Amino acid sequence: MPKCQMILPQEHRKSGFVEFKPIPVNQYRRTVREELARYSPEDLRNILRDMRIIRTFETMLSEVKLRGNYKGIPYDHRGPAHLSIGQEAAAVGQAFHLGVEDHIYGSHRSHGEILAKGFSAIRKLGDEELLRIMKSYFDGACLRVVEQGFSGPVKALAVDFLIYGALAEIFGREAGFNKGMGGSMHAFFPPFGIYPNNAIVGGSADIAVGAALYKHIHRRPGIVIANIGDASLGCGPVWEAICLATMDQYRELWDREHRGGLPLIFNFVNNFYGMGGQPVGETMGQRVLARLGAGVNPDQMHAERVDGYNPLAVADAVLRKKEVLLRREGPVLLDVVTYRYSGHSPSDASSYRERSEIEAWQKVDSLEAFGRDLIEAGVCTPEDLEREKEEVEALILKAYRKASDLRISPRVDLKKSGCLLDRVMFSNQRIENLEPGRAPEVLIPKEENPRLKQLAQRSRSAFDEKGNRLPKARCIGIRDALFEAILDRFYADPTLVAYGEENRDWGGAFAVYRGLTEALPYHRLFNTPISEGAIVGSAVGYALEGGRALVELMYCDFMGRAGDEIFNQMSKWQSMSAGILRMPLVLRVSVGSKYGAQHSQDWSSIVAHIPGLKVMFPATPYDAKGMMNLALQGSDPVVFFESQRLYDIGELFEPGGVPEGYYEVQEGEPAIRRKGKDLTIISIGATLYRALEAAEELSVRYGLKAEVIDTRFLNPLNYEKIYESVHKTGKVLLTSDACERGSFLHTMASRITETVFDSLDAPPVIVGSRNWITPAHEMEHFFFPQKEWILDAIHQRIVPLQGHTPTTDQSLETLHERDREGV
Ligand SMILES: Cc1ncc(C[n+]2csc(CCOP(=O)(O)OP(=O)(O)O)c2C)c(N)n1
Ligand SMILES: [Mg+2]
Repeated sequence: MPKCQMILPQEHRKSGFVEFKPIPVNQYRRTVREELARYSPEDLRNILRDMRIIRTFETMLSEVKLRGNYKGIPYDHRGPAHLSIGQEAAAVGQAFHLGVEDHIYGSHRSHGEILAKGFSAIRKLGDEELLRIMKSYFDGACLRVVEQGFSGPVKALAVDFLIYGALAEIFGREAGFNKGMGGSMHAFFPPFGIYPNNAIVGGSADIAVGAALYKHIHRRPGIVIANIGDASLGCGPVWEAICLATMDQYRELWDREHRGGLPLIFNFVNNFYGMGGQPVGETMGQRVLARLGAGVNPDQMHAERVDGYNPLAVADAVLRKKEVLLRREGPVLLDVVTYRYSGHSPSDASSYRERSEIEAWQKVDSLEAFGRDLIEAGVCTPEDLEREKEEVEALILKAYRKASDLRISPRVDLKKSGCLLDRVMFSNQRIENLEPGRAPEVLIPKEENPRLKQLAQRSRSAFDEKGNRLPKARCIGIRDALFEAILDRFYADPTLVAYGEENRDWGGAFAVYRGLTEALPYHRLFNTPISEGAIVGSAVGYALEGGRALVELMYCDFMGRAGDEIFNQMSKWQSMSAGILRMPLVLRVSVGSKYGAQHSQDWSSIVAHIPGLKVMFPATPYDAKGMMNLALQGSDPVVFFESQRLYDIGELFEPGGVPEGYYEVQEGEPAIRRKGKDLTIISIGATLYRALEAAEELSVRYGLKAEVIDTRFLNPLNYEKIYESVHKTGKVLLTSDACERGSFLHTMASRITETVFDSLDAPPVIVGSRNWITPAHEMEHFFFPQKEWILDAIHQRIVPLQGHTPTTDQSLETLHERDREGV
């Protein structure tokens, strides 16, 4: 089913001009008096009060960081505090018209946004709902602290809860919103629509795209806002996020019900500085940030510059842009002008800017100016404001007293095994369907799938009934096994979506998805721009919102382009949320060959090193299907490795071949592929088959029975079978296609040494790829481990093989020399 969107020369060779519409810059004109037509006096007083609470909260943190105390109460806060003093109007103006169902994702400087959004949510929620949220959040841990000594209405209690919960989080306390696992830069509170804040500049941009995708695809109420800094516009993933969010296909190709733009605002909190770098005049060239919307799509992203020093100008913009989003004409880009008086962090001496510049902004300070405006409009009196100042100070002091006191607000105990972090690195749930009761949207019944019908003609095993090896084309290979698992999951979980480069029509770069295009509507299977960062980052946002995402990066070499999203986002949000959030996300990557240095690396060791990721590497069709089923049934992030060399290989080990129905491989369990008593060979991925060839030769030529173990799972990994085997054989060689230096094999070798040292006749020997670039295909056998390397390494470093003449040099002396040379 191709797209049928003809690209015709007569169309694209026409002459003409690209025209741009003017981009509004600070066009808001209303006075407070005029705004009394749409805001009540109480609304306006609330806006001012929220701004003051944020200012006082941040000033308290500044005092604590600079002087080690607040109002005489000492506290040594070692962690970060990126303050937003000066930026309050931008946060409060944004939050005013947001509902609880509108979700914000922010940055390292988001304390103000957390509080503003929280206050707005508290006003919109009923008392009963507020109590339910506070009582159920971590079983009321935060509420119990806040309730002590409190008397008053529920909404006032909720305000205390919000301020204390955020502050206790910043101070790393167990009663904090994320049990102290998020801290200042990552604190968040989903029940109020406050989603993860990100210490990676621009990190929230692509995550927010995924969140908006989830809302769009599943018609959830509300919009999504990415609050990111002006300097983040220099980040590749932010551009990628913008590209992914503005794809034509949402309006051109998706079915009628799902047609239209994403409900998303890229909200650039434009305070004119990175840390010390100055985007305008120094590090960027666009001058007016909003200009950038112009080139991205014909709507120019409805881009606007808004005066973020006036809360009502920001509120007006958000209200208007929400209408745009509800008409499904998003996304929107806002350039919200603001300024921070505080340094980037309290230790910042502001050496990059003139004092007079700060003073010029302080002269038009939003808090002062808005207060004056309210007095002039008769909304409040100077005395009201004085009284309010005192009340707010008392409010902050109350939270500070409790949050800074270790007896009232202890930290999580991480000493014991089984402690919080042991429990929340993974959520380890098994969920067939993330939205039970809803039928998955598909185009044809599963049984009618043309590829499934073709596969029904093939042998489930690599052998015929007589035990003869069948040609590859006649049996189910890894490619087909993966397809079967994935197709089946699409019919089981309505939230499952798959996307990436060439995923639709083409069938995935290596044809795993061939047959899916016929089965699935666009919103469940689509092509993306070549934006690896945003592919993974958006999948993170999609999963955080409650969906299941399956994304693909073709070659694992391209993980470099999605480094942050894999290493910092996909891996960490479950634990940084202290277990509130789940991450059902499977990232498929393949290990290539034939295509040289940048398309042939095995990077499984790199991701196995990152805490919070499950890493799987099947080498057989039975495992490919059973492990993909496992991954797509779980609630954790999985990096799923596939070897391009093995896509066609049939099932050689399971007597019944690849089952047609659903089954899972037991998580973390290696598989013994060949039994033996003299030596253990452990493989990861495609080296399994070279290990088996070596084992065969050891048996035939040298009379040694090698046991071959296919690791399958790098993390989690149950070593029991491995220990048992090495205990029995006393000798072990480990092999994989990853470069030898720093390879995961070393982690395994050291565990084996520590655990079964007494049984070992020789140290474990590692045979990895050379610490080189991968050369051209014709020379690859000098780079990837070969059967001969395994035999030679056994001969030279474990046990001499009678009559064996090595053809390669696997000696320790040579290794030492290579170490000295760094190769
Ligand atoms: C990817 C990344 N690069 C660099 C940093 C260090 N850093 C932290 S904040 C910051 C400046 C960010 O400026 P902007 O995005 O405008 O946000 P602001 O601090 O002004 O709120 C930098 C460079 C980081 N946290 N993440
Ligand atoms: Mg900035």
